[in-house]
Amino acid sequence: MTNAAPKISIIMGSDSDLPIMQDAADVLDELGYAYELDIVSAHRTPERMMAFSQQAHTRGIRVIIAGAGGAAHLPGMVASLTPLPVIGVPIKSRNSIDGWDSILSILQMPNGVPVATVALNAARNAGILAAQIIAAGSGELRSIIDYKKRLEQAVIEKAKKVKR
Ligand code: RP5
Repeated sequence: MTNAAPKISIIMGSDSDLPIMQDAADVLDELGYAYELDIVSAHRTPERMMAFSQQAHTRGIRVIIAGAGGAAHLPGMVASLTPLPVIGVPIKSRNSIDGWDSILSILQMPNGVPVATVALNAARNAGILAAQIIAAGSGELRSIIDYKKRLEQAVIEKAKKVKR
């Protein structure tokens, strides 16, 4: 993690979400973006969730990544309370039926309160998207461009091995 003040906040409903949400932290480390990481539960710590949501932008946070599973209300409720963009990560958790419950709870937001929802358990993509939002705002796109080059190169290397 870099020493710069974090502009990205990663939150999740439970410590049981951390094995998935760690992917967001890992890709931000790779890309060189600072982040903070915390547990904020919509259902078990509603007042903490309200305080977090109302204050995040005053602390210099510019994008929030919120992961939750089952009755996954955290991303949507945070989005209802903050002016910042919220990226939602649906997690297949112990109280999920099959993961669709988490997806739909985060995806099907009412008009006026968007949550940018990534695929099930796709915290890595949430981290990349958060970095892209920060990069687009600052115009400093080099680390994203380099990342895409590395992605491309990795496929070319695999193709060399597989092609016959
Ligand atoms: C959700 O309930 C959390 O985001 C987590 O995915 C799920 C289960 O939480 P625990 O019972 O493991 O704390 O609110």
